[in-house]
Formats: sequence, C-alpha cells, structure tokens
Amino acid sequence: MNSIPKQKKQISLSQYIIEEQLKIPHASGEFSALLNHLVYAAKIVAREVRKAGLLHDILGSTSDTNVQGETQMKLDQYADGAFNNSLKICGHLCVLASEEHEEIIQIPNGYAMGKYTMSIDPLDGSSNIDTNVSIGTIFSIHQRLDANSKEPGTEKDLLQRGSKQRCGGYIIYGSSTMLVFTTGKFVTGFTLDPSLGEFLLSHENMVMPETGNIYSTNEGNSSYWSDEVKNYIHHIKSIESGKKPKTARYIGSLVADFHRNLLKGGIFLYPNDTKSSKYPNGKLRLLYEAAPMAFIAEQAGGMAVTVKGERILDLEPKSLHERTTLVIGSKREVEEFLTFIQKK
Ligand code: P6P
Repeated sequence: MNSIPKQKKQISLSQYIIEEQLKIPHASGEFSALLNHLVYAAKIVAREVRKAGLLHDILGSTSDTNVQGETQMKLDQYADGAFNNSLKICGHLCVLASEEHEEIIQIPNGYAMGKYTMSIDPLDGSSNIDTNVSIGTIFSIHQRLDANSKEPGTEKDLLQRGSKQRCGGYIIYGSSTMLVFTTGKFVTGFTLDPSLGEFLLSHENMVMPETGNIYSTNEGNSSYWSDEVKNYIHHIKSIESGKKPKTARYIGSLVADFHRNLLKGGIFLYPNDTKSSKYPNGKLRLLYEAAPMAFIAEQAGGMAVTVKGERILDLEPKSLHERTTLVIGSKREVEEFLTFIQKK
C-alpha cells in the first residue's frame, strides 16, 4: 500500500515560535515575544517595500548620510524607524545597534528592560532599491552579559562573538518575502502570504549543498585583491585539465547573494582591498551582516571565514560597525578557498 504522503505542516511563524518555545522547559516566553515583535516590524517594512514607488515618494535618496558615510535612501530611514521604534519599546531588549545609527540605541525611559540585545541592518543592499533588485534585513540577537541585570544595556552587551548568538536571521524582500533564521538548531524559512499577512513555514531544515557551481563576488575590485584571492578566483574560472569553470552570479545585496547560495550551493566572497584605503579590512560589517549570516551558514552545514581563514563566529567584535572580509558558502567550496591561503 502506498504510504500516505506526509502532509506539509501549514504553520505560521507565530505558531512555530510558540511551538518551539513549548519544547524548552521553563522558557519564559521572552525570546518568543521578541521574535514576534521583529516579525511584526518585518511585515510593515515588507508592505512598504512592495509598494515602493507607487505611493508617497518613498524611493530615492535623502540628503542624509549614515554612519558609514553612505547616502541614506528614504526606505533605509523608513525601515530603520519601523524596526527600531517597535523593538526598543518591546520590553525584551536592553540595547540595540543599527547600521543607521553611529551610537548604541538605548531603551527609552519608562519602558521595561529585557535580557536580549539586537544588532540589525534594517535594509541591506539599499542602493538596489530604485532598480527593484532584491534587498533585505539582517538581524542578530544575543543575551546580555548579565541576564539578571535591569540596568540599561551597554556596548559591551552588543560586542559579543558570533558563536554566542541566540538567533541570526534575515528577511529577503524578493520575488516573495521570506524570513530565514536559526537559533542554533537548524535553519528554517518562512514565506509571507500577503493575503493572510502571515509568514508561513515553507523551508523546514534548510541545508546548504556541500558543493556549488556558483561564485559570487564583485570582480570590479579584483585589482585590489591579494594574490591568494586572485589565484583562487583564477582557479575556479579556469578550464585547465578539462575543469568546468564556475558560474558568476552577483546581485550586490548580501541577503540575495547569500540566500541563492543557501538554496543552490556556491561561494560568496567580499575580500579586502590590499592596494587602496577604501576597504582595508573588508566592506561588510561583522556584527549585523557577517556574524548572523555565518551562524545561518554553519547551521545549514556551510562555512564562513575571513580571507585569512579565521572562523567568522570566533571573531571578537571591537566596535559596533567593525568591518570584516567574508568568504561564506558551501563547505567544500570554502575548504577549497582555504587551500589557497594556506599556500604561503
Ligand atoms: P559592492 C550592500 O551595500 C552591501 O553592504 C551588501 O549587501 C553587499 O553584499 C555589498 O555591500 C555590495 O558591495 O561594493 O559590491 O557594491
């Protein structure tokens, strides 16, 4: 007799969060509540991104620049407000860090102090907004250093290694809106059903293929790269000894480039500039780009290192907006990259 096909659970993210909490004895529910506040803000941003350009002039850039010296797009500011205004008063955080703010974001007076910290890139890849290319939000949650403290959180509570994250995740505003995250037990993906206004479970236990034929990097920067990185890229493009070259795919939004490689396999690299002062330590930010993506990559069976071969999750952040190089993707592909930098 044919086995009855296993019916796919149609479960919303909110239900999933509660069910996962029920599996943890003595869970306070604070973490679940925090995630649900994040999800609510994500729905608001997704709604705005979806209709960007249709209504009030939300596209285009402002006259402001953020801490990175980058021109702030209107949707950048909107997303920053949507996430931070709801998260800083949700009662489950003690402090926040945002790509759009130079200093830490304190919890306003009169609001409860929680035991978690959040580092967030509210809208990553925003230079792509006006051309309708996929963009995303990246977030990282830690528990504060003294879980029992009711004092305001500090920068120290934020500057923790990626390996101590409680949660790492992203929202990708693409052909559909997906929220992908891990809490250290595999990686799960949810797709927004706009007709319901709910994120529904769509990708249970996401596993990154061990190998992949896609490489993703901005080759316009190759003149600045180290010889080891250049040799690796030359190798994966070569047809010597009948080898099949890899395929280049580069969107320019970390969330979109990573999400594709998570599903299809491959490798993403953002090396540092060795011959210019533009990005001597790499461009991507450790706290709210590389570390949460590295958490997801490792939980999905992949790897994430710097161009020197250091594990991203072991790096001790020294400052909120510290930059790092990033080589992330399928385990075998990153391992092959590592053989090129050990060849001293
Ligand atoms: P480049 C977007 O600005 C971002 O921070 C990442 O999302 C993306 O991977 C990278 O920068 C793209 O940088 O220099 O190739 O435009």
